[in-house]
Amino acid sequence: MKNLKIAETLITAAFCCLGLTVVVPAQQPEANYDEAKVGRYTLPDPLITNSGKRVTDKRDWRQRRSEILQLFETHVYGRIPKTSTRINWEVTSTDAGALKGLATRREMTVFLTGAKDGPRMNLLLYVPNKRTGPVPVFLGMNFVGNHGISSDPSITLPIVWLRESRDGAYVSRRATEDSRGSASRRWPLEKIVSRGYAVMTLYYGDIFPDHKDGWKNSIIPAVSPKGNAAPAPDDWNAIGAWSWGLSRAMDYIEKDNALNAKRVALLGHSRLGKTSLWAGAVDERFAIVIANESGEGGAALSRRNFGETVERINTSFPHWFCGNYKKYNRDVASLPVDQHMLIALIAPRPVYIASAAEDLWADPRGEYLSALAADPVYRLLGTDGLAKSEMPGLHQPITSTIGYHIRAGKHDVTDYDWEQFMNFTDRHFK
Ligand code: GTR
Repeated sequence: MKNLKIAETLITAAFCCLGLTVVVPAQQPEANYDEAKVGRYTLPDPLITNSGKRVTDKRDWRQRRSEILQLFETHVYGRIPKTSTRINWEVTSTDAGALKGLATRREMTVFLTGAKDGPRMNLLLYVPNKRTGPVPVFLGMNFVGNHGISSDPSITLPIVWLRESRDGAYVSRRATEDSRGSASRRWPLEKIVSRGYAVMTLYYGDIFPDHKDGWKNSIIPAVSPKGNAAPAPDDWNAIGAWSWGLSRAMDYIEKDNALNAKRVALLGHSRLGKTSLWAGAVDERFAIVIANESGEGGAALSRRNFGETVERINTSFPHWFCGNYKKYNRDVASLPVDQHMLIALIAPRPVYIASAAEDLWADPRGEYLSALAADPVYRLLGTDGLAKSEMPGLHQPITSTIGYHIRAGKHDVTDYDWEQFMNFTDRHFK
């Protein structure tokens, strides 16, 4: 009992025989931060098919890839319905002299099902003014609303999801002036645009409000063929919905002549890093995928008992993954996949995994080892995989087709991270 503590969260245990629902406190082991206590684990081999055959040939990979994709849909992220969406949009503002004249800034409302009375999302786009042809794009969601990435007062204050108190209900309301630029430190727009990239962002709450009942106000009821019906255990949830939203942003990029749709680097931090990996796995139009400190359910190996665990994440954030994922809370070893196979789904496209030394909750070593375990797939497909088979020290980025760095500091997106992302995309887009 020593290493058990009462988790703050409560688990509902249904005692069917009594017809009662009783709420009992869940006991969860404390997070492990000791390498010596990680224990042994065996990773599923991405190159062995469900029926036990070894994939030795590039051509057989496509088949194996679709098996792995289905395993992730069924057990981890849920199935994203195949919708025949045809987006429509309206430009709501343009500034040809944004970022001290470096860029043209545009805001758009995208009607996600084509209908003006259907679900919508807002895009904020910066296109470098100095350009000779269609430019590559960094696409990433943001946590606070598009006005959060810059203090530019002419960006529309959007409708965002907020709660009055820590335990209060989430309500949608107009963002306040004082939240302008609150995330601008994480979006060095001038630097990115100066290096020839467009930047596009959207607020993740437009797609799925990030809380356990967010489903009801998400795009899911409007987009899913099941409408308002309760989701099945293998149906999409927040991460699936956010990924779907990113694909709709990609639909827009394909229609904009100023942007190079073949050179889109999708990036995300933390839960949005998990999302960028899943979106990049599902939608092969994304040419490069970057996952910053994506941790559990992102790049980090689930079987490695270090930092956050499957049980923790499913308890704190029951709405991120599909219902079936909860079955593995106490039995991670029986999961038919681990997260290196998610990275492998992106192959042979370049993928970059970034960690921070103080972000132990995300298990930096587990993120690196996962990238390393995806290497055989990348090599089979004729790339240089992950060039280093030892975890690098701080600030020694690896820029092979699987890229990786660990920097000093905390869970965050820093200028150092962006510098490495741009070096990586420069290298692989050229
Ligand atoms: C944490 C969560 C992590 C990570 C992070 C974030 O609370 O446990 O898995 O996703 O949130 O997204 O900021």
